[in-house]
Amino acid sequence: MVERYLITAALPYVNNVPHIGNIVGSHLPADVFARYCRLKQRNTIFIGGTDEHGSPSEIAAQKAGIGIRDLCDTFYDIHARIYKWFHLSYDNFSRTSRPLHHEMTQDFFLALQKNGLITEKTVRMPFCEKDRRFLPDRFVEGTCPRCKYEQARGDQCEKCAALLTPVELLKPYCTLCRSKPVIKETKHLFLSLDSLQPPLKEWIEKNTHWKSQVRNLALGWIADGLKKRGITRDLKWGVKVPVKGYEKKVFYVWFDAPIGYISSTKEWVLEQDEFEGKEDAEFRKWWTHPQTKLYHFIGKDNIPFHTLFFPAMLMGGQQYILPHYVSGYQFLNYEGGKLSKSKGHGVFCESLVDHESELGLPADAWRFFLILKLPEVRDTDFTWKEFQSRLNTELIGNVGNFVHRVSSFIVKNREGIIPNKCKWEETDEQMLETLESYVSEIDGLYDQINLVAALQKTIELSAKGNQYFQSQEIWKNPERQNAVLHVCARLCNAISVLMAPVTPILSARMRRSFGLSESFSWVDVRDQEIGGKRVSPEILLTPLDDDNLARLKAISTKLGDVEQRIGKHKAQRD
Ligand code: B3M
Ligand code: ZN
Repeated sequence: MVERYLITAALPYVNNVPHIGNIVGSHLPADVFARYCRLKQRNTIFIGGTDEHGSPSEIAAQKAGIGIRDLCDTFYDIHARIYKWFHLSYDNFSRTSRPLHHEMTQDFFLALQKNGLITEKTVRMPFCEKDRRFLPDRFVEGTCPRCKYEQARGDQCEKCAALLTPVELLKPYCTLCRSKPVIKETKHLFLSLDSLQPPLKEWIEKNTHWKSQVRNLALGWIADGLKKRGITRDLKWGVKVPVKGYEKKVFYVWFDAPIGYISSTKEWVLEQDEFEGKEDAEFRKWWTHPQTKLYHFIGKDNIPFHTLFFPAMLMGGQQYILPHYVSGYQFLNYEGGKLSKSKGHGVFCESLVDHESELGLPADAWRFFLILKLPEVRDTDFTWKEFQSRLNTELIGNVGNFVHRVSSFIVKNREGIIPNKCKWEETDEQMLETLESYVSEIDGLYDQINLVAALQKTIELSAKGNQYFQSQEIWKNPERQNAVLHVCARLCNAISVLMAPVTPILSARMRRSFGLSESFSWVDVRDQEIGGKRVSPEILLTPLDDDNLARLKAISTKLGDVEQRIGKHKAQRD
């Protein structure tokens, strides 16, 4: 039985231009792990897409004065373009607005209903008489009953983080027309999380390999007792509810969004010629076989949905597998504060893509730095100063310097040919043993998704290589050149493989400069046949000086408003 690795990144809301916090919080670590799995020749797919439903899209479209579908089309293109620029190797990047997703969400619901897990309740909801509509989630704001913040939303207070229901707000007003809503009764459907609590608890307790903060959060909610949760909303934009009397309602966005992982997988299966005629069997291998390991890469704010709500849906419906791993990353702050679009606090990715040629900084430089700052256990902070110094000292000064130094020495002194394996001394032997122990350790770190440590160890290995090269002084001892250059070339080869999940393009460049094949797998990390290959040194990356940094900062912290973007993208398409 083959093991399968099904890797997902949180589906981004489509109504915003992603910033680096979005990249580092899910897409990038998921991509690094997917690339590692592929290098290990594991049967892997990396699945994602945009989350297009719910009140955020409706409100953004109203503000921009365009149709919701237009807004989603425009932003889907922006998202897809940015992820491509970052070399995020999605096997499929879908959209929850596609018909296949709607169908699968409805089937999913019907299975839950058949299993007795859906109930109907009458609830009181704010209703705007002027706009003739109910006001769920972000359509209503008012004063928070706990902290008295005056712009708390219907679902949550941004100031004190309290979870709210719309009728709890004091002095509520409609966010569309500012008028005071009335309270009306309406019916909604609920998922019986309470009846699934025992199996959920048993399952979470067994997941001792989860990070303790993720597992403890989930167990904490279980200890508080799970309640039935509303899965329908009075909105127009979303997946229709296949129940009589619900014609004017849609599913809650958090009900349909995680099903996006499943429908995006199905879409991928349907697109592969090799599965023609056996699509269903192939799809089931990914979502129902116990040999498939499902990995969710998400931020901490999405933990309840991926450890409780979605698993409940998975176990209560069509016998799908449950997640093996849920990352639950903390946040990346910006220069000591929160990322904020309105204040221009943050790095907004669209500018990086738009101005690539003038900025000259490849995506791999960002990937490298962002993995070093990946908030695995606590919040981390992005600062321009650290960005500059770590690129210049670690990526360029350490790794780039080592590979360039070795390859140019070979060109100058060995006619560009890597020396063959030969007799060596104890120091060479020791260097190779160190290499071997780093390789096994880094392999384990990637496998356990300790990505920061995996990259740090790789940088450390390169530093060891630099020290070794320096200490052997082969410019003074030509008789040592064969052994030392051969060992150093093996180190460079190993580094190119070890860095490939994080910096795929720079790794390929390193391999080209050592005459190594660009199609390689993890076993090539121990390539001993490197002797005899012809090198052609390439500069990995040029240092980021103060002028360039200032330009980069000026451009990437700018963010135009939604209307401008919509206009621009509409014009591009026409
Ligand atoms: N769109 C929230 C977010 O972007 C939400 C994630 C859905 S994952 C199924 O953080
Ligand atoms: Zn109104």
